[in-house]
Amino acid sequence: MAGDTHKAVFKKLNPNGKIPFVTLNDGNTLAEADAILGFLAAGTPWLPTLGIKRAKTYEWLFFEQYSHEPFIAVARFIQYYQKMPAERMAEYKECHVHGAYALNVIEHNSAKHGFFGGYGPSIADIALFAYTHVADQVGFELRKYPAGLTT
Ligand SMILES: N[C@@H](CCC(=O)N[C@@H](CS)C(=O)NCC(=O)O)C(=O)O
Repeated sequence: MAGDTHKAVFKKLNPNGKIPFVTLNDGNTLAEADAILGFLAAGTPWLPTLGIKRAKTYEWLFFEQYSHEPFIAVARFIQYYQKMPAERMAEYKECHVHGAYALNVIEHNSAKHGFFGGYGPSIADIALFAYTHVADQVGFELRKYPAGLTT
């Protein structure tokens, strides 16, 4: 919130100026939450190794990044951290339209398959849990999505 991720010292490491970001013991660096999850889960059942199981995990990770996080996380940022600045109100409303759509997609999957991908718990479940379980702090009515709440 103090703008540290845009300081030169941080941008030298991650030119995108965003967190999460990690520096590994071997000196490699890694940004993007779902890439970090993939790295940490490699070799465990949380990232299936072969074929359709891995592809389904990616399907939901990409959904999280493109259709969920940009709306639910951003609505949360505007309300929870920025305290609703007037100049972001139109964007906030837009986030609610697209965020509710994403929650409906989740609900449909949860009712049908339980875990994302349908093969058991994976990093896709972790990625989607993160901002979904706090979405009701910023105006998304989670009680409208009962299957998603119970899985
Ligand atoms: N796609 C990235 C998004 C990262 C992101 O937007 N991080 C926010 C905080 S949650 C950030 O660092 N914002 C600082 C900025 O944009 O200036 C991910 O999922 O890791």
